[in-house]
Amino acid sequence: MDVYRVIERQRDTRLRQIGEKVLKGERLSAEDGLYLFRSGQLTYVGMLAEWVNRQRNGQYAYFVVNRQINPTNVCLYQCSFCAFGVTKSDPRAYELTLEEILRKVEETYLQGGREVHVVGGIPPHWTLDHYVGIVKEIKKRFPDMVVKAWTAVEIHHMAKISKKSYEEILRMLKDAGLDALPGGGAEIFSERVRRIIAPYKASGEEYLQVHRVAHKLGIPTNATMLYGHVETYEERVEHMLKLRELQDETGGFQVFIPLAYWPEGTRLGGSRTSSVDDLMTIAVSRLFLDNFPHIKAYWVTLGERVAQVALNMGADDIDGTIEEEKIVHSAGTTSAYGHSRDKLVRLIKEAGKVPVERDTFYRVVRIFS
Ligand code: V47
Ligand code: SF4
Repeated sequence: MDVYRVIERQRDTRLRQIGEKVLKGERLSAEDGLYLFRSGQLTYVGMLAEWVNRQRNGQYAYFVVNRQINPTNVCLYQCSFCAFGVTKSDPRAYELTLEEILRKVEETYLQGGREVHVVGGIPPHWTLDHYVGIVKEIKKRFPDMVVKAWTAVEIHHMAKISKKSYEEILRMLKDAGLDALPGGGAEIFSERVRRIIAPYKASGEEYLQVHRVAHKLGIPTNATMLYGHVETYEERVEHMLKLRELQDETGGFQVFIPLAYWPEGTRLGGSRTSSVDDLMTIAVSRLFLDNFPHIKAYWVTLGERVAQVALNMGADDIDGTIEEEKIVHSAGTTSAYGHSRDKLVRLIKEAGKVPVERDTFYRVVRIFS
């Protein structure tokens, strides 16, 4: 049955109207977004999202050969949902040396990887030079490696400790070789939620301002949303609305990445998200964020199988080979630590899509047709 007939036969008037809006390319309101979340009609919402995705990306689904490097897990901020960040005296605390970081970059480089995603805890003893130095050294040794490093939370922290503006910090990092910012640290922008889960780090407005300045300087960025803890559907929609407004203003976001919360070993506790919620969140984000080019089904938080289904419900990207994911594994995810290029190609093919190896900026490296 085609999408037009499914919409025509939808008995819920409001869902039918939303479907008609989608077909006409009209923007969904916050109320529409909320209605979709509450509708409980995953197959309908997923079908609409996949229709939008296919208009944009056809049969293609993207991945990148990359590596995540977390230089340290020592963190000042102690967010209650995070099992990765620990205090300096914790027996699990570690800090990689520059040589260790460069060895990891080299391993990835030799395998043909051209992106490193560098983020970590925020140690009390690091100065601005630590952050800038890591970027500079990676770029000096591997000039054609794309350095996607430091979340808005880390940039905000650098500004705070050095008494410099976001613009000054981002210019310094760009001069050192920074190519893009990852999307971490967004969590949920609502002040109510942040007071509970992340009271000490950059606020939602500060996160958005860092990305605004990055875009102004020509640094592309990604955006995330950590869902499935204490937030309401209204707060998810409000989060996406703020991202959509900033994207209207700057156009600098490349991809939206919903991150499913994993509770193990966290102070916040709670339970895992359901697969239905995961898929609904992917689908609603594809429909609502009409100005975001890509939606990522991050296999680390979704698990490989749900990520495959998500590629048929609005997502067009599954992130990368990663090699050694630590943050979500600290909180109990059961996915692999990393995947080979061949495995990602297979996962995407099994999902019925054509795998496309991309670079950080979504330029095509190779199509596996
Ligand atoms: O900001 C922390 C999240 C993020 C947990 O930009 C948790 O391409 C689930 O942002 N359960 C870091 N999630 C990861 C991230 C990311 C990952 C992949 C690609 C990109 C990109 C960005 O991980 C943190 C936080 O939101 N996180 N603890 C947890 N218990
Ligand atoms: Fe630190 Fe980031 Fe974990 Fe918060 S989420 S405790 S800032 S590592």
